[in-house]
Amino acid sequence: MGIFDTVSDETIRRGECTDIYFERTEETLSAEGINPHVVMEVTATALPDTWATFCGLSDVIALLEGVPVTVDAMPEGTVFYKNEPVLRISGKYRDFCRYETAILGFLCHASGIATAAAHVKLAAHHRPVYSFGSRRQHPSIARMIERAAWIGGVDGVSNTSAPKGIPLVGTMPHAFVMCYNNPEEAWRSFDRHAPKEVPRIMLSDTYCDEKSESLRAAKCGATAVRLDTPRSRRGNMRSIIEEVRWELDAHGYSGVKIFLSGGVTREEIIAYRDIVDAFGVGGSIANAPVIDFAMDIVEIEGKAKAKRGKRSGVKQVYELSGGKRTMLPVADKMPQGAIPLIEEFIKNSAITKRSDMEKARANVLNWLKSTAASEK
Ligand code: PCP
Repeated sequence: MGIFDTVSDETIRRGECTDIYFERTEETLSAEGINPHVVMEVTATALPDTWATFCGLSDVIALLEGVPVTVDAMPEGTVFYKNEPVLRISGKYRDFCRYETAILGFLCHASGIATAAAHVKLAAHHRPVYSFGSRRQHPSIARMIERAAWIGGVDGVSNTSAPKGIPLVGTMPHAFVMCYNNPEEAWRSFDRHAPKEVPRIMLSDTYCDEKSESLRAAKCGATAVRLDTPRSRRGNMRSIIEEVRWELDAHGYSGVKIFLSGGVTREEIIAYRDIVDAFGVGGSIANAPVIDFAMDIVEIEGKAKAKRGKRSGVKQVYELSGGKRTMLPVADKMPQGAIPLIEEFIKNSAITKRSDMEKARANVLNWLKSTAASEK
């Protein structure tokens, strides 16, 4: 046990972060000498929106390497719909049943965040969106949050524990501005000390209204002003932003951009995307509802079998021309020109393919591009 209320990697890998009913299942089946070969599929029968983004597979692969199972899945970053299997595990039930808790936890949480990030990014049109929400969740999962947000399409993240390669973006907290006698001193000090490549985005709402502080920040060399006014004090945010834009333009600072953060929702992004240049989004991504995945047996000892409410038999999901999809029994003939979306990642306990974070993100961005084009 560590000093925080977290579970170690080793404990999760040993299958000791599980629900007690799996331990009882294992003990009872073992005492009876029962251990059928099963195929289990992970599906969501409902989604927060019409489509979702699959994420969290890399952790499932890390968990199941060395466990005597075969794992097939959609690659991370694949867009999926309700009832489509995103992952399939084949093996002797007792060999992996205790891992269900962690497998679903990895997938439900990361897919929820990647899905929210993708929807937020779509809503922002071409405006950059940055993930600022690691502070909204337990710090032990900050890396997962930033990875999932990046796969979901955000343009940068703020937490320093994010996987290498993801651009780190951050401006300054109100506390920093308050450490000086006035905002000008703070902004000038930031300008003197921040690395050259860091954009001069000055927080412009610490003491005064957004219009006057933004103008003062522009005079101090801001390349952008950040408005982070809490919802409780906002008033009509659209008018405030329009006013800031007007005054900046009127005083010769039309190149100074407007960056909005602080409780920003998808609806607000849609409402302000024509007048805001970039968004910092915390809770609307990091606190995303989880994807309600379930893991169910669909085949036992080679025979299709499922509980009520679930579809029996092993399936494949195909992408057809024109972006259409179809789900068929895996033994059925592949439709002409179709692309199978479920691929092998582990065969008999050995990894055959690893998850690629950048490919996953590229896949989401391609999807967003085609979706945005079809919405026009
Ligand atoms: C933080 C920061 C970001 C916020 C969080 C993003 O706000 O300014 O804009 O998270 P959200 O979308 O969930 O609000 P504060 O903690 O209010 O920042 P500060 O300490 O600078 O006042």
